[in-house]
Amino acid sequence: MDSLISNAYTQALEVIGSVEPRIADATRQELADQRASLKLIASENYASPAVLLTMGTWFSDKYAEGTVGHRFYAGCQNVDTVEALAAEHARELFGAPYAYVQPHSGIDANLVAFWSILANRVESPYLQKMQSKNVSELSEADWETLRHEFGNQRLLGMSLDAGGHLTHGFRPNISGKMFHQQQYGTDPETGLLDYDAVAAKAREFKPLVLVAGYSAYPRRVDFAKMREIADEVGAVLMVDMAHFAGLVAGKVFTGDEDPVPHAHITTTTTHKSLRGPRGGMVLAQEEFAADVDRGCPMVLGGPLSHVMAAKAVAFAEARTSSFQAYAQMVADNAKSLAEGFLSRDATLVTGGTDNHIVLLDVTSFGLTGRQAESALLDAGIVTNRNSVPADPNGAWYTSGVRLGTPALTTRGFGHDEFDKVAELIVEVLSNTERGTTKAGEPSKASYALGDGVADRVKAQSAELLDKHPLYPGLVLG
Ligand code: DSN
Repeated sequence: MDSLISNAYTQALEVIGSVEPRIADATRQELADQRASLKLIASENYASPAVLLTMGTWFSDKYAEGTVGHRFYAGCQNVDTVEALAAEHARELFGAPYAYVQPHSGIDANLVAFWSILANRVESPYLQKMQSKNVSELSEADWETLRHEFGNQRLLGMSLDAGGHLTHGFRPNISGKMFHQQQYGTDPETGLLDYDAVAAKAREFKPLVLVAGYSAYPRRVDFAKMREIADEVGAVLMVDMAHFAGLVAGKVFTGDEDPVPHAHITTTTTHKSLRGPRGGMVLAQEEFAADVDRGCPMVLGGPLSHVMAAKAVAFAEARTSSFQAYAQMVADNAKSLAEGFLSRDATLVTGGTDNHIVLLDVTSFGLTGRQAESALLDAGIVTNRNSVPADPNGAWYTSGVRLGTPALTTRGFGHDEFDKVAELIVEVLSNTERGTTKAGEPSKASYALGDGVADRVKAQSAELLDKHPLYPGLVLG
């Protein structure tokens, strides 16, 4: 198999290089760079060669707006096979009544979910007419009323600096403009979700949509409790599980921690801990299925059939016991990483983790998130800066660095390697000095890394990376 994969990529790069050699070169260089760095971005992973190869085919050339068996274009019989199989695998993997595998990204999946909730729950006689194809009966005044009804709904989601996502009602995002929004945060003392506070806010605000899920919260969520809150106030519970879908698929999050049976609608990406192709998906209870199905062309462009095919392959991989072992290791490794920091006196938001994320508060090193992110990159450690709750440095400079274990766990890193990663990160940050502005104030961006630190850390990282090579059998000729 290794030689087949090596030949496939070697030959593909030759073909690409014969047309635009710089793209072939950049593709080779990207592999070399990914192989040579510690990838700790919590939302990234390394998809399998089978998933990657599935994306490079002529399915890319086919338009297929609509749904399986109901397309706006002729000749979609093979796309139908692909989409039906991807959806079937997704339903089985997540125990979902309905799966829509067309969204191109997580934001697209969330837009489809918003659309379906509005279409399903806004009580308007005009809406009924619109859905029943009597669109021509609507006057301009009717449309104005409909716009008003659609545009005056309420959404309650987790704030960005507490760990929520832009699309959970963050004001600058369209979700914070199309809805009247309010945000819930975390307990200022513990950094943990306070369900009583969420419930109190929901009772007062009475949202149509309660959004749960996160991009930077290092803890599990009790989705049964979130559903109770939603039911009490008559809200739809929408869970965005983009970050932890792999832990759900791998049966690490079960019972009340599994969002799918509790949420009316669950959205996800497919490329983070789930380790599939870059894309999105919506899982829904039956009552929302028909409206979710209208995602394309209501809010989505034509489906990416080559990516849907790769989703089917990734879901087939995620059904295996080896994927379940991987998912458990992702969570175990996050604990090892957190313990590695705590034993070296670093500060973590919430004091630890029980998912795949560790959120390091870098103010104790006298740095902003931006300075820490840049210094770490100089030493070959790829992370992203991230807000911490009530962040004094705002969303651009931030006070934190978000770290995740999915990618390096795919490479085979375990407890000892993640302890070493914590040691290397602490070494870099302890040896980074905050710069000053021209006016002599502390800078939020400039920094100076101590002499020799980057080389020393890179050499130690190389030992870990060499022990756990990325795509070990893949040799480009
Ligand atoms: N970009 C994704 C993440 O890093 O969490 C969310 O959009």
